[in-house]
Amino acid sequence: MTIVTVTTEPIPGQKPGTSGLRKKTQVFMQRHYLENFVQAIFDAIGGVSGKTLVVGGDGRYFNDRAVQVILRMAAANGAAKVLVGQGGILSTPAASHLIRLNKTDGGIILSASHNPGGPDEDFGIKFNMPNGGPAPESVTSAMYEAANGMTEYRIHEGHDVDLDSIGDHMVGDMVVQVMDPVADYADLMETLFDFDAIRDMIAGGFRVRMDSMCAVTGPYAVEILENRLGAPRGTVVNRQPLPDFGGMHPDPNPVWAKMLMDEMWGSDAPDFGAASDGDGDRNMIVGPEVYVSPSDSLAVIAANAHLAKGYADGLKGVARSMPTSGAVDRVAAAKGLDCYETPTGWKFFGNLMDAGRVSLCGEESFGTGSDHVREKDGLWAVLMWLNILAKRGEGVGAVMASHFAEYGRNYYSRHDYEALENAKAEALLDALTARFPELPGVEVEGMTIASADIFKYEDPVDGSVSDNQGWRIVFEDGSRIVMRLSGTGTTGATLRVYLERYVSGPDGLDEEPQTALGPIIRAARSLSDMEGHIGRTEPDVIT
Ligand code: VG1
Ligand code: CO
Repeated sequence: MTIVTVTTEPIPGQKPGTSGLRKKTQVFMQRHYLENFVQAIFDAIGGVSGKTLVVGGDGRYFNDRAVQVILRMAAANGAAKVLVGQGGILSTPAASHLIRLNKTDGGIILSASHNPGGPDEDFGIKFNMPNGGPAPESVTSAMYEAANGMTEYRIHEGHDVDLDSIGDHMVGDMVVQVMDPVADYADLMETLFDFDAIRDMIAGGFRVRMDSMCAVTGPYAVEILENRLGAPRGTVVNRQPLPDFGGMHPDPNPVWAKMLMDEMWGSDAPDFGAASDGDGDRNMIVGPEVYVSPSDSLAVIAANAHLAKGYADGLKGVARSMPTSGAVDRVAAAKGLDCYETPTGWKFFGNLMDAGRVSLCGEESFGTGSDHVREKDGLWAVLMWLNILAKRGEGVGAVMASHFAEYGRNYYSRHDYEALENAKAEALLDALTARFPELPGVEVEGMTIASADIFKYEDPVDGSVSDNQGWRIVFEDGSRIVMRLSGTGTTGATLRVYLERYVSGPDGLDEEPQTALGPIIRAARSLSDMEGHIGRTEPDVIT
């Protein structure tokens, strides 16, 4: 075989963020850009000689080309074998599962997840470890370092692999095993959930709508919901993965999954609605005229997971990212479960799951999952909800009402201010930091500030420390404001403002969240002098 060593030079900015390296597709398509970073991944993990990897992506524009490049580079770097989803497709949770199931040395996932796709939109790449989870900060820093010192990469010259034909192919001496991307994942779901109970509920007339947003979960949802659970054909909409997601923004929230929201608020609404994101790790759950906020979904799952056969013995413990609401903490306290608070990003849950400390994790950003894989998992959450509804014999609205009645309600919302000038967003946070020492005791909007700090996480398993993980202001009644800058965007800065207020009930459980959070929202704007720094106070996206 012909291996070529290509001379290159470091390309600035190849720094992985919250979840891998994300850039404009055009940036990734520049000469050497992808190759440099792939070689940096290989170098950062001690090379791939003799190793087996999983490779796949969410099918967005450039996915197919990138897979071919990675295969040729893996072969040239001495890898023994690569498992690839047919057509180069794998959802993020399915990739995580394949890494674990086949005990491989890790995997490369091509996706910019919830970011739009297409030649003028976003592309991304990340490495997952042999445990199936996203590389921790120590490894992503090593990648960045390797990228910054890059002088050459190795690539095999040859023809493309036919990724449409299932079976073994060769690239030089390396085996490429093209496999059905759906089967193993669907089998795993059958071991966790009571498919008979869900099938009976659906056969009894329970109507489900799944919006795959022209992204990767289409084939998975069709196989599981329609083929295995007997939901009528057409239950899954936007089911064909497209390179540009049909022009949609594949982010399952009330703003971007508007088509689903309209149907769920319509006169002939299904009993249950759900949507997932570009790479299939996010989920949104809705009932007829009921929106379940992700933080509440996590709490409901914690309270009811024992109804699913894979979790019948109860949970080991739970974890949530710091900005996620404390709703799950109340369930954990009631059930005597350990509850961990981690920085934003799924990579921080891996150690806790590997150490057997937690089996359920979640983020406010529509991410929920368990230790069945090491990624958040959109369809897993959908099936967990269907399992819970089937076993309880109740609808989404009834489940939410009884949950709030039992635990109280953590009103919650996230306001995103997008495409800000980096310097202005940073100046806002710097000015806020400077005010922190004087804030405790200060009264604003009729509430007294109890504490103000920047979240710092010390991993209880390996002791690693992650600093600057969110600016938080906590009031004496437990209400909170959290601010941080996004680590997944590709244009300017996105300021995320997380708002939370707890009401114990029985009164006041039924308010509209933006109204219930009114004082907190106003306090966030005034305390940070939002108008002064970024010249606006209205967010682009409210979830
Ligand atoms: C966002 C979310 C975070 C999530 C990350 C990856 O990160 O806030 O909770 O883990 O996206 O999700 P950030 O840094 O932009 O706030 V996915 O589905 O895009 O991999
Ligand atoms: Co995603």
